[in-house]
Amino acid sequence: MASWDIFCSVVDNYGDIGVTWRLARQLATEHGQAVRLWVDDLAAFVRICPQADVQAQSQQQSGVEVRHWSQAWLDTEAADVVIEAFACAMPPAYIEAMARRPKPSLWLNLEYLSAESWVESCHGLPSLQPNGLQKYFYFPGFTPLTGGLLREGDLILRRDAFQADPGNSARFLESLGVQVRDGERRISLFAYENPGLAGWLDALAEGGTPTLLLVPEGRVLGDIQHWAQQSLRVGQGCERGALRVQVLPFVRQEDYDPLLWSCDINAVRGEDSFVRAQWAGRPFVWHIYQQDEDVHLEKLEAFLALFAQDMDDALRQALSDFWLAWNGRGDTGEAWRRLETRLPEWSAWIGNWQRRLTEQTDLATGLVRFYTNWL
Ligand code: TRH
Repeated sequence: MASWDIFCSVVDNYGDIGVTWRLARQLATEHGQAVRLWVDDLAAFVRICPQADVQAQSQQQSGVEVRHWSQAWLDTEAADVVIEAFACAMPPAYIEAMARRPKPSLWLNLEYLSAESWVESCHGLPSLQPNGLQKYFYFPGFTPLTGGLLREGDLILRRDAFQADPGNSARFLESLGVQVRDGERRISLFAYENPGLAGWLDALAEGGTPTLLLVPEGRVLGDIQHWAQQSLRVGQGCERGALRVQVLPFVRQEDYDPLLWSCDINAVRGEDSFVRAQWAGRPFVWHIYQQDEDVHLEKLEAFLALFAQDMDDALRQALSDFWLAWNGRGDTGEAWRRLETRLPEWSAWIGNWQRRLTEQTDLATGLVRFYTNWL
C-alpha cells in the first residue's frame, strides 16, 4: 500500500473538490491506498459531503483522511505519490519534504479534462524540476492514449440494477420530495447562469410531452425564477403548459448519480457532472465552464467532434446547434425543437458512446499503474 497526498485548491464552484474527493475515495476504497486529501475550502467540501465537519483540521471520511490546507503550513512528512490537482501550487515546504525523502515522492499534476487532440501527446510527459524530483503531467480524457475518466469499478452494475426497476427512481425522487407522475419525461438541470434557458423552458412548456424539470439548488435558479416570475425555494415548483419545474436540495455527491439515472435527459456542467452524465448513459447537454477569450468554445467543439464522429449528419447538426445555443451561440428553443425529434437516435448514440468509454482504463486504476511502473 502506498501513501498518497492529493492537494486541492477550490477556485470556485464544486468541480475541483468534486473531482479530487471522488478520486481520493476510489484510491482508498477500491485500491486500498492510504490517502490524504488536502483542501483549502472545507465549506465547498461540506456541500458535496454534508456529513463532514467544516471546522475540523483533520477528519476521516469514507476511508480518506481529509485535511484542512490552511495558509500556515505545518511541516508534514511527504507521501509516496503526490497529486497536485489542476496546478494548484503546493506549499514550498512540502515540496522540499518530497525531495528530502530517501526515495523522493512521485509528483503528478492532474490536469483539467479536455477532449482536445493535443492532450494525447502531453499525457504522461515529464516536467523537469530543479530539485531532482520527478514530476509528470497527467491528463484525463476520452481516448486510450489519455489518463481516462473517473469510474468506480461497480458503477455500471449499480446503475443497471437501479434502472432495471422503475420503482427505484420513484422512491429515490420521493425521498427528495418529488411527487412523480406516470408518463412524465424527467430532465435534471445543473447549469451556470444561462441566458438561453428561457427559450428552452418556453419550448418545453409549449411542447407536446409532459415534462418534469428537476433543478438542484444553485446558480441557474435565478434564471428559473425570472422565467417563472416567482421566487422558488427548495421543495417548491411551478407549472406552465406541459412543463412542471421543481427545485431540489443540493444532494451529497453519492446521491447525484441516482438523480441522473432517474432522468431521461440530463443537463450538466463543468467537469465531474459532465462525466457522470456520460456514465448515466442518457442524453445530456453540457454547459461548459466559461473561460477568457472563448477558449471554452474550442473545448466544446473538440468534445463534439470526438463524440459525434461518424454520427448521422442530421443528428450531428441538431445536437451541435443545441449544445452551442445552450452555451450562448444560437436560439435554444428553435434548436431544441429540432433535436427533440431525434431523441431515440440521440439516446442510442449515447448508449454506444458510454459502452466504448467503459472499455478504457479508469483514471484511478491508471494512476495506481503509473506509480507501480515508475517504481
Ligand atoms: O461545479 P462545477 O461547475 O465545477 C467547475 C468545473 O470543474 C470547471 O472545470 C472548473 O474549472 C471549475 O469548477 C472551477 O461543475 P462539476 O465539475 O460538475 O462539479 C460539480 C460537483 O458537484 C460534482 O462532483 C457533482 C457535485 N454535485 C453534488 O454533489 N450534488 C448536487 O446536487 C449537484 C447538482 C452536484
